[in-house]
Amino acid sequence: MIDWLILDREIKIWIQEAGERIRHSLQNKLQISTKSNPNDLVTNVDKDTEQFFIEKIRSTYPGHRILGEEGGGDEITDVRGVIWVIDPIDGTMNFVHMHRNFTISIGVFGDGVGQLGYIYDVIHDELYSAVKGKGALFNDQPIPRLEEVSIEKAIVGMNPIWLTNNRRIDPEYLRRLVKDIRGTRSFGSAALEMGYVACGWLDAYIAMHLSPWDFAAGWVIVEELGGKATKLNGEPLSLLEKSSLFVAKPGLHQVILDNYLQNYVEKN
Ligand code: 2AM
Ligand code: CA
Ligand code: CA
Ligand code: CA
Repeated sequence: MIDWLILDREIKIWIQEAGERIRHSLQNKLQISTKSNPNDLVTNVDKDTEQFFIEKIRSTYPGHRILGEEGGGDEITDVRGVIWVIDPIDGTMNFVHMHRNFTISIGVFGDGVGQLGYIYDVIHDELYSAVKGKGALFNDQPIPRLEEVSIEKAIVGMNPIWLTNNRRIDPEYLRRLVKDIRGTRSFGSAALEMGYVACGWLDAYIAMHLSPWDFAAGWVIVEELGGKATKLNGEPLSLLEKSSLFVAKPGLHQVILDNYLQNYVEKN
């Protein structure tokens, strides 16, 4: 039996140390490269931070496996045992351009079940965390369970690019939604936006193509608070595949699925 509360204490110490290193790194010139396209950025700090966590985990929990964005972890093709899902910097474009509004995102899963979630807003020193069954915290304060909200009062996080013609979704789905809600916001870090949903500051968040490390932590935290995190067609998320993401307060999640997304078909 794993005592998740012991891991929780340890991870929080590691996250503080990693955050301190990242803040310090902003005093030096970043080494920036691109990955899948010219807007898909990575820096030396993304890679160093992932390596920092991998070394901590390997030496403390040698039996655990690691799924990390920058590829320093393991090849994961099944969800058995303990898996750490790590995005060392979520919102790298914000990190590079704004020097703020990026997070460290870590989810820990046991046999496919989300047990621990951490989203650390490095510059604001704000940690969203959860231990399954024990509630969620914003820094040291318990986060209240999520309450229902009507569509007319909802603020939804999304990237406006999905309202233009694209190959993932007919923009008409989201245009209808955007007309009916109170407002939209776009913060450029999927994990941070899931933290905002957890705290009730956003009512929902929609993204069209994310990887497990983008949503793993937020998935655990939001579900611990009674919210829902699924694909945009309502199907369950998976640690083994990229997908769309639809996170929302209870109630609102079903209302949006039923009234705006009925015929949406997920594309790979
Ligand atoms: P990242 O910064 O870790 O890459 C930006 O809108 C959000 O989408 C961020 O959370 C970003 O995570 C994520 N994202 C996922 N895939 C991406 C890609 N190929 N290019 C840029 N951002 C991506
Ligand atoms: Ca990235
Ligand atoms: Ca990410
Ligand atoms: Ca990243």
